[in-house]
Amino acid sequence: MSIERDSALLVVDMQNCFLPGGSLAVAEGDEVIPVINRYIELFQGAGRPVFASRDWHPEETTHFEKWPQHCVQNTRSAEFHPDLALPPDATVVSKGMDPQEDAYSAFQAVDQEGRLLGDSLRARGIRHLYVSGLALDYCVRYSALDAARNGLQVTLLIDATRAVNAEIHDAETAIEDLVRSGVRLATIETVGAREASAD
Ligand code: VGL
Ligand code: ZN
Repeated sequence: MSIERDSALLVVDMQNCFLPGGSLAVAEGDEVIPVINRYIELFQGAGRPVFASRDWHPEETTHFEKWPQHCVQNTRSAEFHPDLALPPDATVVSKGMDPQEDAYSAFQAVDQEGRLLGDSLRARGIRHLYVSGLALDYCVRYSALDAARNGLQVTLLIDATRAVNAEIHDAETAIEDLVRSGVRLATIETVGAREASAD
């Protein structure tokens, strides 16, 4: 069995603001960069598309009443981490532009043409979404849940995500919630081994 022909990789919010040194840094968030790069290689090698979401806030938004200012449009903080090896043909989708909305889910994000992620995935015939990135207890959680609600088969790449953990059990709660919603868990060993043994 290999990475399915109808699958895609979603890389959630791997931006400077969420990485060590950023204004809303996820502890050890940088540890997932090389892991995500391996997933990107696997998916690209299998000819499967890569989607990358980004938090893309205006300077003023009600979202900053809950969080320190982060990922403001066209700032360094909002750029993808320079070590993230996104392929040139990755589809970038942006969310959080509405000054009154949090928009944690990548399914609220749109590409350059204004097309919602869910519509892009449908147009590409994607039925299985592999989810990676930051933060497990917010954007990754809501994105994976929305993917399942959209009728996609969803796999959370647990070695390619980290949590903010505002409360100590937030990562666990997120994983439990996702598993209850039918989301599967996988690591580079399981996904990569399946790919290596594919005929
Ligand atoms: C996120 C907090 C605030 C996320 C976005 O992408 O997980 N978290 N804005
Ligand atoms: Zn945000």
